Amino acid sequence: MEKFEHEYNAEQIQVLEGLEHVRKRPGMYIGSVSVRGLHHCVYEIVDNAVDEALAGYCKNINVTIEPGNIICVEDDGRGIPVDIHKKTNKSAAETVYTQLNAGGKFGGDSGYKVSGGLHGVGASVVNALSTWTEVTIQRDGGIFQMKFERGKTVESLTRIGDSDKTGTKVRFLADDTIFESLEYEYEVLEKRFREMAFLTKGLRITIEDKRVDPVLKGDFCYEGGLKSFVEFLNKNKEKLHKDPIYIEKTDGEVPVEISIQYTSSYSESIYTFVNNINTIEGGTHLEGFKRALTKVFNDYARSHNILKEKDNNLQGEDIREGITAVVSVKVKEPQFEGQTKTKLGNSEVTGVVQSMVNDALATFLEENPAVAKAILEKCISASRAREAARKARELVRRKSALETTTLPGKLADCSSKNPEECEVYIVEGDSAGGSAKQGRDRRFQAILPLWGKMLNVEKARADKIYGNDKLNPVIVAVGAGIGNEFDITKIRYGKVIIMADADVDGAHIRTLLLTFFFRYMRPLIENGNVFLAQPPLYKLSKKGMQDIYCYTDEDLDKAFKDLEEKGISRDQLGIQRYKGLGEMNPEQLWDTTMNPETRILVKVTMDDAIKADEIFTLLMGDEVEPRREFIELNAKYVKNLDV
Ligand code: TTJ
Repeated sequence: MEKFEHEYNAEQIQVLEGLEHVRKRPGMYIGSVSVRGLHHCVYEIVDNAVDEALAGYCKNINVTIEPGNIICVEDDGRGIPVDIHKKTNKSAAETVYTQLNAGGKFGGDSGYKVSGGLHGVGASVVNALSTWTEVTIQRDGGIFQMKFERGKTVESLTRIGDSDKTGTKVRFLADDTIFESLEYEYEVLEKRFREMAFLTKGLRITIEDKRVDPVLKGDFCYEGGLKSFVEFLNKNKEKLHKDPIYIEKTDGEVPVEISIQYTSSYSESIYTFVNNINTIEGGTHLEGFKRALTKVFNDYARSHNILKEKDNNLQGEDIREGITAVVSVKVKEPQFEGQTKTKLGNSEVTGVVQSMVNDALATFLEENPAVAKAILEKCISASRAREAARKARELVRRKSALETTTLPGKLADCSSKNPEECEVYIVEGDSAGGSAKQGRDRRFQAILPLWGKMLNVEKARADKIYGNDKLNPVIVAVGAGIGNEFDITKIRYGKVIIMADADVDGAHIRTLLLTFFFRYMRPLIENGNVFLAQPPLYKLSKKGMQDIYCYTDEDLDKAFKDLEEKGISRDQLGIQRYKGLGEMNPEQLWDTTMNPETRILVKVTMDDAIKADEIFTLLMGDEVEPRREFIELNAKYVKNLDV
């Protein structure tokens, strides 16, 4: 059989080598092959359409998760150009979807390429990592289509019909030989597209999940842009002023959009974006914003005699208490720094944002004296609380210094002093605490029983935290301080494990502790040191059979099925539903929930500060109604809180 060797020119070889490298090292291009990497693929494709919207040509983007986890994205932009380039003898369309880093627009102004967080690896990477990709373009009166398999062109761009519309549609099936799973998470995608719609004023983004019946749908379009974003973030908070402050201006080539709204909360929520990338590590735009806030509020307080000559200046943290703000800038050549490359480094942006906020905020305060007064009253009381917290801290320090650093009486510490191997169980209730102390491995497991109701930190300021007899033992046991003073290098345990009952009281304690860690020891969560113990819900027993522990209702059903297959029916079994940890003896507690060989731990991750912030506000804030609704809707979620 005669074999035809296909002639590859240099450019085609380069494309093949590029795609091969992507398939060999996918993590280098999309961060990981976990569900996060899978979602990045969708963001990469959608970002091309958002670029078309930023250029002013696309008004609608529709994302569909089809049965079988096929993704379809459609926009009503101009359609990717289909004419053949002299240089590459290829259409722009084929180049965008096969050439590595061919992302962005062709020729002329590169515009502000948005990116799915890994800074525009481009659609060609998604193509390379997909079993198949199909691109359909409508423009110049026709419909054109091309198809690929694992990045290789299997059908070149062909005109397949006429059309008087314009736009681009991409369908792809991610490659299950690359990705751990193809199961898209609708809630995660929906949240990102809502955020994209907030960040791209007037753009309508819809998402549909057709894998389920009834279909899940999201439809986002915000003419208010970041003003709507801030209203959304504050929907369950008590606002200090009705309308968010809104700033939208372009200084030179840096478009800036900012919205600010103060609430009665004690926490500070400032989210920053560059070219729609969520810069969670902040950077120069955040620096400029903070400087302007501190200057404008201090100037206003002095010029209106709210601050007397002898008074110290308000500190930045006093002024930011209770703030919700979103800062979005667009930069042509963004320089990203930081551990996860999500910190903006462009130094010129500091001044741009600072001067813009100085002018707009000073004007707003002059024109809205009642709002200015309300915010400043809060700043003043925050500064007094900070002062009180400092004194409380000093007192605790002096006290513990006097009595040497005594660990909380209730803490049953472990013998090892190496934080890497040590873990502390924060256990709800004295009886469970007793069983845990007896059942543990005292070499590396410490036990800190908590008793009674914890302080709700969502409604308390730092000065109340230090003196609180429930939280203080946790602070001293962890050993790394709280708030701005928290030093992750000082933690005494590598794992802080919350062990509470699987009932509503346990969920409440869990959430109070997570709120505390989220507000006052956030690096502990970011660093992956916080875990939730998962005690069993059921024990199945039968004479002559080893006890079987089930951790979820699904586990229980599976255990029944397995036993039935062995001829053991349900009515032959003793079924115990655990109502609390206290019902287990030390050995059972060790076997089911503390033994590293057999236990189940859920790591609490900071995957999404916005979601965590929203949940803690909902669960711990003042607004009662939304909390009840949330808990009823998400009781399972709260049990397996994974933020
Ligand atoms: C993104 O989501 C919708 C379906 O197709 C994907 C896409 O690539 N869209 C897209 C690319 N819209 N417009 C372009 C584009 C337009 C021009 C004029 C030039 C280039 C290189 C891309």
